[in-house]
Amino acid sequence: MDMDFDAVIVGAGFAGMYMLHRLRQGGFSARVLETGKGVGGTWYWNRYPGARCDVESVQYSYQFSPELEQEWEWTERYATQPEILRYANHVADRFDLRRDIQFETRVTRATFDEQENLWIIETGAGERLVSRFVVTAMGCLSSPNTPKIPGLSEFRGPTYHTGSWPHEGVDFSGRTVGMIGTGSSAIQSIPLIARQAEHLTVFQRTANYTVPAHNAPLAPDYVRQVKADYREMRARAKTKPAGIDFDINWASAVETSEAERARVFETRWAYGGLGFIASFADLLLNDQSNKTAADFVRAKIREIVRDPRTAEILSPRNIIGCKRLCVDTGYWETFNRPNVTLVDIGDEPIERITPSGLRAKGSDYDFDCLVLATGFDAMTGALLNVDFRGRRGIALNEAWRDGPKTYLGLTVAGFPNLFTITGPGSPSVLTNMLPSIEQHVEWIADCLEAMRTRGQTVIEATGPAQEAWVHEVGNSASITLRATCSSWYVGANIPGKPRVFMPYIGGLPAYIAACEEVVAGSYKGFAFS
Ligand code: N01
Repeated sequence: MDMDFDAVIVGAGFAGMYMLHRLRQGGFSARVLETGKGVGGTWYWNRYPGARCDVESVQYSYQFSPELEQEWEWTERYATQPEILRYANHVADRFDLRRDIQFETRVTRATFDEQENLWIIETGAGERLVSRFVVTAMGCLSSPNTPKIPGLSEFRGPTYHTGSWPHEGVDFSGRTVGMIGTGSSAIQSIPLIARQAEHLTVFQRTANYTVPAHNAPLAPDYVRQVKADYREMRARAKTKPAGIDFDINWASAVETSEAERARVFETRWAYGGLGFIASFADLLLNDQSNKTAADFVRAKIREIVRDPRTAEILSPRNIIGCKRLCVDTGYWETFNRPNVTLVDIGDEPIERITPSGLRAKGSDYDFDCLVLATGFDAMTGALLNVDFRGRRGIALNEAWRDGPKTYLGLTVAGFPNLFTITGPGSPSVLTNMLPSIEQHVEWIADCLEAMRTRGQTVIEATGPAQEAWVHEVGNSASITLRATCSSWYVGANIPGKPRVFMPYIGGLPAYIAACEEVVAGSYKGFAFS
């Protein structure tokens, strides 16, 4: 069998683009296969109104190229989806990546040939490529979840999913809109859709916590200062659990006086953003500490939302930070608008979608357009949409029947020469994705270079090493409150999905140390041939 490429990379988001760049630098041949018509991954598909990153733009960016860091100008504290997509396109052009990216190509199946030690990759168009390695760069939140609500196909108007929004945009002027979901995507888009639509009805199953973004244009002085300090800032970020350079207050919330606690929460609220969850070090470890932060946010909701009943429905009851914290611009305020209605469906599921709207709790709601802000089959969805076949033809679906199992979130026992960038079992979604992606890409590229030097062509995680890592991932999850609620982190949003806390919660520094230890131990836990 002739080999077409050293590596096939699946996906041309930030992970796939950098993987291609690094492999080329290492002298490997590679081809990226991408379903979309352009680069950008998440930022290519998620074009709903208000889509932005919840990590500050100067940190949610590549650091592998100091020149790129210096030349690119972010304009806002939190970059919009169009700006991040422009950045992705700039990177593709600057590093001449497009010539090795094949767009509009969906990988459907990949089979490891044990005789030849090669992967055979099949695409939706019937194409077949052969490579030594496969690297998945498909994103953690890239397989949209469309809930199986009866009658969905009978709705007469247009239905939009926030995770695959029309590229030409949607004009809701003069239209009535029904929105299902109140996660990050809904929280970002609700204020903008409400401003445009004639009426917006939001169907909320679980109330969510959000903190204000206080987004603003970036001051030129601040940008100059960041650019002068970039290396140090990136180094500081690598010492933080989330890989984001923000201050963690190491005090305990319950051991802090009420007055001081209120001062800390107010200061963080006024600053805005995800750093709110680092107000105290034990917010995700101690439920009494957590309650102090949750009470603070609930009081804010009561202050902002004028109708007490609406404020009550909007007030989350679960652990703050258990589901991913959201960052918003004017979310609670939007429920003061006369053209916005909130419907609590927490205690009874939607009965059905009707041709003119939906039926819930015995009432009919009519609207012209339906927006599904219903999230993703997170972390495993995109991987399992491809029929990966490892040794003895075993399907990844089968290997992961009881939940995903990986070694370092990077490799899977029984699937030689397959690497999974930000796979389940890596810190990924609990961190700033860009540095996590870069760390994975560099680890993989270094590994392939080491194999070439040693004349090896096959790498495979051993079963015991994988079991030990799975155990470590589960153990670290068991000490935090994050694993205690029905979130997409545990697969609870997808009926029938095994309940496993999928990301590694030990923090980026511990994870990097684990990866480095493996390398220092001559790739401990891997078998080579
Ligand atoms: O999805 P979600 P998302 N009937 O799963 C509801 C990242 N992200 O797209 O909570 C009724 O959070 C569901 O209800 P419940 C970020 O990591 C980042 O908003 O399951 N409701 C929930 O309210 C985020 O966490 C940014 O009870 C149903 C909502 O739909 C992740 O993506 C921006 C339902 C889904 O919320 C996912 O966010 C946006 C049903 N059958 C997203 N099924 C940034 O800023 C689901 N729901 C970087």
